[in-house]
Amino acid sequence: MQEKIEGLLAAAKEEIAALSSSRELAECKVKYLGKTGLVTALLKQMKDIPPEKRSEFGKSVNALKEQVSALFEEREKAIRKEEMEKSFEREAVDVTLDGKAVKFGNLHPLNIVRNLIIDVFVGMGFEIFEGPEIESDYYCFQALNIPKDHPARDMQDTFYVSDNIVLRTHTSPGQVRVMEKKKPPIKVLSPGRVYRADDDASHSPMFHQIEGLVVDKGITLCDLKGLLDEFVQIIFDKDTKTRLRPSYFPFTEPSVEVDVTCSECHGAGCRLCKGTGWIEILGAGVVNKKVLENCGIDSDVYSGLAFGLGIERTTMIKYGIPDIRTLFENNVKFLRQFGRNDR
Ligand code: FA5
Repeated sequence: MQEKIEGLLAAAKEEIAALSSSRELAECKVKYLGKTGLVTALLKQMKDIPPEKRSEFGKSVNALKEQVSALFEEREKAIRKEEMEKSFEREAVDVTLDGKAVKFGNLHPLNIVRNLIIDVFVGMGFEIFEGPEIESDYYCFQALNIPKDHPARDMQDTFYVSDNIVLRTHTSPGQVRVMEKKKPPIKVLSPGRVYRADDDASHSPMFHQIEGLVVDKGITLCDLKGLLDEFVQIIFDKDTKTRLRPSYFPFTEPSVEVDVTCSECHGAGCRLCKGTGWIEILGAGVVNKKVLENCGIDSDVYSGLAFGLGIERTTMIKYGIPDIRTLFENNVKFLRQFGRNDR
């Protein structure tokens, strides 16, 4: 039996010395010291040993177990050290190498322009209000003085969800929602997505508007003109001029459409402005007394101005983009032009 123990120790010594990885070591440890390992198997033979030799046998096997465990421990330390050195070599960083430039994303041009517009108006004291995109017929049309079957409904090709629910065609329902909750003085800006069955180079079925509403005593069309002049000079440039053209919206009286001088040709006429020198950016007017009354505001005491600005149109003018669809194609080369140049 002593021979067997010595043979096992010699075999373990040889095998452990040849181990070269933590995985091999773990497997070998199980082979010798595991529950069904070679050393453990020896201990299990105790019952076959004559009683007078059991104590000596037990001591020898325990000594063997300790020696084998010590061999494993020693080899484990050496292997761990070797493996760590190898990993340091493998993962070494050459700090003198040039770094790889990280590509940053940037805001979409529509978000850049929306944020800019919001900043300008918030600077003038406007608060932000956001209304729902799925709107009732009442808020989208009726409260704005557009009853059912009114011909003005044809001005905006509407997506109907059901008879009385629509995808809002403009941000003007926000006017009603604000005036129902808040009493004058009111100075609110309402940005959001709107939807119309429209699709060509300057019209998109989903686009963004920003509604502006001011209600107070003595508000006139002159306030609107002053407000918009200041706004376009900040958004475009100092020389940009506005032009008010008579128009019709059932919810404003009088109503105007507002053009700005073309940013490409500065009024001379070019492809972007279709040779006119002017580009329309928004609809506006003095809030119709009927709308004020619908919202419970005394129209003999208060008056208001409102405007609805197209964010896509403003972005196209600001950056000279001839086709609205470019804004929704998400071509990364196009979008990168709006990031910072040093990235
Ligand atoms: C309106 O939507 C009115 N609610 C604006 C208004 C508000 C008038 C408050 C009076 C008082 P209009 O349909 O003209 O008006 O649209 C306003 C702006 O949205 C347009 O000047 C244009 O810039 C933009 N726009 C309209 N249709 C589209 C479209 N399909 N795609 C992209 N932009 C559009």
